[in-house]
Amino acid sequence: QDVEFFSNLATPAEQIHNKEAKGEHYLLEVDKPLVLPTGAKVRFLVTSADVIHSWWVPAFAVKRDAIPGFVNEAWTRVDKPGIYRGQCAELCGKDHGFMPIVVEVKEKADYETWLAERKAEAAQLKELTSKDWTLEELKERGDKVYHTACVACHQAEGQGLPPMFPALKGSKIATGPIKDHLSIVFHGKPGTAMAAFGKQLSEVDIAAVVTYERNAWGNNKGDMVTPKEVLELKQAESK
Ligand code: HEC
Ligand SMILES: [Cu+2]
Repeated sequence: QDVEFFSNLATPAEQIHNKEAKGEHYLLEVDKPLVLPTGAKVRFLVTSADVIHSWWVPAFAVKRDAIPGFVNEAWTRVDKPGIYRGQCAELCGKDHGFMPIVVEVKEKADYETWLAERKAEAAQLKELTSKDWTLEELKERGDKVYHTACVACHQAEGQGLPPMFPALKGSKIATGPIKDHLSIVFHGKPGTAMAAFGKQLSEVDIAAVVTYERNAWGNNKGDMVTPKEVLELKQAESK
């Protein structure tokens, strides 16, 4: 259907660290569930970008290993609308217990509505990518992205949690050449907790968060990265 999105664990860190009571779907909830229509035969193609995981949703009778460099297949047909939960079923690393799967199965008409909304959203995002942004606008959006995607490791004041997570306040990379700063956010740092956000965040959000980091907590660089530049990087890399 030409729709793409990234699904993240949605359980708040406060519950994981026992600072809040655990919710009903503790570690089995995500921000963006996979959405399927009822009554249709659905084919899954499963692979991995790092280590071996396994895509397991018991109610669908599907459990397929996700293996780097391989594409595995599975299929299902769900007749009852509802929310179905699963999780990674292959011991994959220290975060194995933190990768749930949520599938929302909708009646055909509701599914079509959802699909139309996603397409409208993608068109809107495309417009935002090509629009001319000001530094202030990027900073404002970047503030939100930072507090969603980066704050857990780099902390609210950009002070990090050394030596595990480096400070971004005054960091050589976050105050150095834009190219290197953008590159680590886009590609991540293999072998560390710093993920490649190039595939997880939109061009707009990457531009915004990099601009924010260069201009927050006294990193007053006064420069910015535009969504267009991030798009160019993405296009150059996919060639
Ligand atoms: C799960 C923890 C984690 C999250 C979340 C995270 N990072 Fe990082 N980040 C790291 C680690 C670890 C490093 C150090 C990598 C290394 O060893 O060079 C790092 C390094 C960096 C650096 C280079 C800093 C320096 O001076 O070395 C930048 C810039 C950065 N991250 C930006 C971001 C942005 C932007 C986000 C959110 C979109 C983010 N990070 C989310 C863990 C994280
Ligand atoms: Cu896994």
